[in-house]
Amino acid sequence: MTTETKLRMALIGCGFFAQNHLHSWASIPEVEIVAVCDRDAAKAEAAKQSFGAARAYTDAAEMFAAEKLDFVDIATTMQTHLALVEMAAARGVHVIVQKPLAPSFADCQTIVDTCAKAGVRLMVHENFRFQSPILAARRVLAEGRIGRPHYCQASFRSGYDVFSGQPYLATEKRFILIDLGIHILDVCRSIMGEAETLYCQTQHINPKIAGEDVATSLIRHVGGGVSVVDCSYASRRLPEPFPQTLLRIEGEHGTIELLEGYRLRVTSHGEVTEENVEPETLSWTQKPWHVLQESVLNLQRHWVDSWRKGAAPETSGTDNLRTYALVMAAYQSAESGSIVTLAS
Ligand code: NAD
Ligand code: 89Y
Repeated sequence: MTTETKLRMALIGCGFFAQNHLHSWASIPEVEIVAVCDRDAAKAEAAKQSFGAARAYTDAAEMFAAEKLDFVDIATTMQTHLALVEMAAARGVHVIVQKPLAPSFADCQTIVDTCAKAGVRLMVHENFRFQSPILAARRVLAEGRIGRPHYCQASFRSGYDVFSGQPYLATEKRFILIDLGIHILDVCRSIMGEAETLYCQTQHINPKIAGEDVATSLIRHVGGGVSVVDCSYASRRLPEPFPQTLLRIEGEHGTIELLEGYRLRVTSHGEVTEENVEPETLSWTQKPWHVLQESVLNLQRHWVDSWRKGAAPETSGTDNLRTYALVMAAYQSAESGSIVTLAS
């Protein structure tokens, strides 16, 4: 890619969360929104009008046949990902897919294999590790200020009503681990590395939804580190902290704490510093979602940067299989009451 040639992108699925993808692509100069597609014609048309796409489609196959694309950004829910990835790969079109990649590990593996066989790039839209407060904590860790980490707590506890914006979350038999826990487990992996064993307990507190809404996992990592990853949508507390992920990372020389209110406190060799790492709101972001919205932009920029460098994105399909395996291990552990050993 030269600076003059823009990457030709189409977005499939113009629903609730895709608005953040569209705003982000619109602010990345290296990318042109060529087409949008949603099986709901009104949503596709609205996205076309708002973001200046040349054409809107209701049928992805028709769009792939008609358009010359460099990549597609798939922002539909997981049941449709495999079929859409297969269409893209068959035409040599590179792919970004929203999390969770698919409803089963086997389908996730098929998505990864299909892209590899076709020689197309694949990135999973796993944006939480790209939140600027989490990037700030990861930077402190990479600088060696606390030394090698031996403990991490990654915590997301909220009572925010996510069901009004995403009604499908209320009817799924599996809820918090596959929807939200997947992000927090991924953040934990990005800090502590791969897992060896995992034990999880889930709870179903809200009687109005079908799935588990609290999940507490204990992980032993390769190299001996230990993590607690706790997620809840049944936590009633004011001020409501949604959608903040809190971190406590302990190492041989100190501790990194990402505290409520976006305060990053670092204890390093007996010295304490604290800074505010809350992202500014952009013209299209609103509190309290701003930290998630901005992470979409950070992730999409990462896609363009890694493409330019010819490097694999951090959250490649292969990388994401490991995060997905943690989610499946957590369900398996919660159902069996046993510790699950992860494949190395
Ligand atoms: P949504 O239902 O609001 O939007 C999905 C859209 O896709 C709908 O408009 C639907 O008509 C369209 N669609 C479905 N199948 C299609 C197909 N085959 N062809 C064309 N259009 C199709 O859902 P949402 O809440 O926006 O969630 C979408 C995805 O984003 C989910 O996987 C969800 O987990 C994920 N999500 C991620 C984050 C994050 O922070 N990464 C946050 C929220 C949602
Ligand atoms: O779908 C979820 C996600 O990925 O981030 C937060 C969310 O929107 C609700 O749990």
